[in-house]
Amino acid sequence: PGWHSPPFPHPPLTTLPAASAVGPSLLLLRSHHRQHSPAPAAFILNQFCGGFFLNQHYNPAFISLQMMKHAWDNYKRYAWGLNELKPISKQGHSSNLFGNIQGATIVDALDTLYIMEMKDEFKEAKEWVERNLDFNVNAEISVFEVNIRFVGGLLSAYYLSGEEIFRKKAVELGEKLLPAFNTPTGIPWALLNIKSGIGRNWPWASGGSSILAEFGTLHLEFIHLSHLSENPIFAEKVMNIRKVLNRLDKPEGLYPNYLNPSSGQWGQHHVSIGGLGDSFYEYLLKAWLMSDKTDEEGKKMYYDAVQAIETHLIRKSSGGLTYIAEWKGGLLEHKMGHLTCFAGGMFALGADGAPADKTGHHIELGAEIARTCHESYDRTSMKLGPEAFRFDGGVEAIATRQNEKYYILRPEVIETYMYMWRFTHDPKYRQWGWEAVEALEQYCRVDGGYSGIRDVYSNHQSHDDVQQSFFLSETLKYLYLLFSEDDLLPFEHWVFNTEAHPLPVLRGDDEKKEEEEK
Ligand code: DMJ
Repeated sequence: PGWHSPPFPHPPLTTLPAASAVGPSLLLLRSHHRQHSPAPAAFILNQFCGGFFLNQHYNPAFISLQMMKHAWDNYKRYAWGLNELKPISKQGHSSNLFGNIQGATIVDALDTLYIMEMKDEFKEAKEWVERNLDFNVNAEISVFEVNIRFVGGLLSAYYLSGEEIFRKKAVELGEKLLPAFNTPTGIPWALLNIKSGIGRNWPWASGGSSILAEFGTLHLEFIHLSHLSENPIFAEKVMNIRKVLNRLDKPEGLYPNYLNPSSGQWGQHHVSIGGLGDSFYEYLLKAWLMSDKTDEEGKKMYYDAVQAIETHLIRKSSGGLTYIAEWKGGLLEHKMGHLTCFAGGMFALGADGAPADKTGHHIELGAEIARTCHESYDRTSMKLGPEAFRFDGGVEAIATRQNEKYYILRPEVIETYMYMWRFTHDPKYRQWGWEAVEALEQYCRVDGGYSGIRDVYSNHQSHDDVQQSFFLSETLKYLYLLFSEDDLLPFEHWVFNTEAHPLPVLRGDDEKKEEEEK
């Protein structure tokens, strides 16, 4: 991995003028090899939306000026400095995932504000971070959530803006997370008190196990922490996780969701590409991409895992919809979570690195998952997808249990549309994204921000009264990118962490020199 290459700022693409006047990565935000995407198919929203009359083709400005601004302004008005907003009761919402670390929405939204060129808002967010973001608190936090939202958000804000405060805070927080790795195997605890350094696991997790999607989703951020601090400790911690995993036998080549950090043995043999498993697979692929394709171990682990997933988990319904089931000790549960829908984008992103005869197949798999997830939206009254949908008992892509019918402003389906659009330019992905915009405006937008919905099949909306911080970091960012040109955050320079925070590809010294000479 590239943590040993020199820390930022490194020269940006030098053929561009005034490089010194901007932050370290600003010039990479837009690639200078502009690839103009074909004009989208005519699709006109002739509707008066929250004070914004829009009769243009898929305008990214609608996402920034109308949606992001509404989400941000209301957070600022009613919940400034707290973690999240309750948009109906117009007050702060605190989730125990962050203990009493504050400001999750601010840190999660920093890069989105920057990318959308919301300069005043970015400035006020930065000032809040400078004055108020404090990690010297007595708090038990989720290592995974704090890493993907806070460390990831700060790293991206640093790489985009070049402001030293973000680098400093990211490294400071990374250091606070290190005691989580003090277990017999080095597989980290799920929960950590960042004052005492005492860790533990979720009481419900299979006999004291750590969770695959949690300890497997630290890699990208920790490699960057080593890169920026010139301290190899962070990279060593996550490379050791790989070592432990590679020593273990995998049932049918699959990775169970639970691993005991003391014994180093798997817990329950439950496999999922949705909740509890999802971003582990995502980070194997992205670790390879972020290393400028030098991390061969990550690459092999990813493609081997996808092979096992295809053989044992991917199925086609009688109506022709491809889905990814869950695996419980060898038996399939024919259920797919909203979270699993991110995999369409992942398969497309990984297509290029697959063996030559498999590239088209991986793109096709991505397209099929995108179609299935779109169906899960289209088969509801509100045109927003449920938390989980099933392929059994005579239904396809429909939630059958009341407690799986909610939508909490999640991004995964839109994320997959964005990747599929970039790789295929099939206009249906922008159409589907715009359907989601219309549904969000109609059902989730309220006076005080955006709220989740309790039942997407109902004809009257019941709001859950939470504006999740990932709505600003992910859902709105992916929509904005879907309707923007491909040269905004080009994939050859950036990978997105699982909370949609862009991190630059780490080039080796030779590659950097070559790029400078160009
Ligand atoms: C986000 O925090 C991340 O995308 C994570 O990987 C999964 N859950 C939420 C969004 O649904």
